[in-house]
Amino acid sequence: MEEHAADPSHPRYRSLLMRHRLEIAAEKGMLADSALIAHGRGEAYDYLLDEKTSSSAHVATQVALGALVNAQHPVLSVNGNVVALAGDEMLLLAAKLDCPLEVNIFYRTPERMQALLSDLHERKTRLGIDAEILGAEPDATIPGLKGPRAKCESKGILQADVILVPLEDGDRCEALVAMGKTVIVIDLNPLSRSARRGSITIVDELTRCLENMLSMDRTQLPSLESYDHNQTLQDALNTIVDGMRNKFSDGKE
Ligand code: PTJ
Repeated sequence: MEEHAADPSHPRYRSLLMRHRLEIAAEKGMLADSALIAHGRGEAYDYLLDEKTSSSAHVATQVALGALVNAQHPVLSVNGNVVALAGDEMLLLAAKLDCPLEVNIFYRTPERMQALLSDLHERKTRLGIDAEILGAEPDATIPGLKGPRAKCESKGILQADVILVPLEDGDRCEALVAMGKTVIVIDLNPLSRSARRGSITIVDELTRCLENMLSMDRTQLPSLESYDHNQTLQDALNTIVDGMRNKFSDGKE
């Protein structure tokens, strides 16, 4: 079992567990070659955020959940890293929202698509939940994007009005926004193009954010109108800067 990969009492248990999940996914051929580099960049930002969900990220998560709950056609988009790290949580969220989950990857190959779709179907059976998994039969393209990464399903990403795209690449994020969709980004880097271009950005670690989302009270969610995008990104930068300053002034390690 993956949970045996490290001792739970180890101070870096969660980080080790996430790395182990990626190692397993890499062995199964699910990941892009650059997946571990992307993860390392995320880890560096998470370290600076003290590996905690900030109050601003918590509010952004609530706003995002509200947008998904109130959407006509919500869709959850997943790539290799997302399935590896949080395949179960994404499926549970899709079941809870009664919306499809679509595999949509940047470095698209038939082998990777197959590996990701089979992994998700295995997870779905194990969890015993009802969630529609799309991506196997792309019949549409995202306008403005070239190459295989533009492929999507008309009943999924193409028709979505609100779309959750964790760890999204900047081009695709911009293309989805240009289609008029409400694009929810989860990204630990508040300066990334996706974080800046998304409609709602949650600067938090993917698995922490999804655990929060899954446990939130859906009747008490703030409205999209109350969300201030630039302030949310600024809050994340302030959290990083203040955290570093306090660490030095407290003499903490
Ligand atoms: O599976 P594919 O082919 O779609 O490829 C997926 C990756 C992630 C490899 C691809 O989209 C990529 O290269 O992404 P980038 O451009 O490196 O961006 C990844 C972003 O996600 C960076 O800004 C990281 O800081 C952030 N990130 C990495 N891990 C996490 C994260 N954000 C939240 N939670 C994480 N666990």
